[in-house]
Amino acid sequence: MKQTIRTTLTAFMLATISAAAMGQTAVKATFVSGSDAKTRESADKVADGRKSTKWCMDDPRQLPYTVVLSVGEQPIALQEYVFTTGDDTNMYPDRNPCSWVVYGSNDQKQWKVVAEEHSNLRMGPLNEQDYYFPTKSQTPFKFYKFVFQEVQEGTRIQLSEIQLIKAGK
Ligand SMILES: [Ca+2]
Repeated sequence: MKQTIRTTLTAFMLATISAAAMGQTAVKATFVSGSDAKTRESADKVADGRKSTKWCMDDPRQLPYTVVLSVGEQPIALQEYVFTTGDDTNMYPDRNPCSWVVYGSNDQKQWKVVAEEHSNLRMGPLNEQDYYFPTKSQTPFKFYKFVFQEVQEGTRIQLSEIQLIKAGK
């Protein structure tokens, strides 16, 4: 238990430092499309602004799982993105994604790679926890697509939120 508290505190401090970093703004992103299993825990739950709702699915036929978000008419360069874990990740850390690619587009036809992670096990067994992933991208896009190739174990994925963060105001 002590270890859990320490891990939680460290993760919280890291998240706070990152969120408070100078000159960043969370962008209002809206859900466009995504993989789901037609349940209450559908893909649009990653962009409803609530950590209490989550996207959760297990359908290997649909792998890799995708989520497309829009930032509106004004394209933005994605400085960071944030994955928030589900409400029972302490019991099911295997559902955390570990390999994914982030693409940007202005027309949803041509997609450019913005960031990618492979076998990244940074997301831990913590509920409704934010994990920040910086990118090196400087190109503005209107749409961002997340393609999840692999979760930590098995084929069930869950995330309660995906947030997009841009440089500047
Ligand atoms: Ca949510």
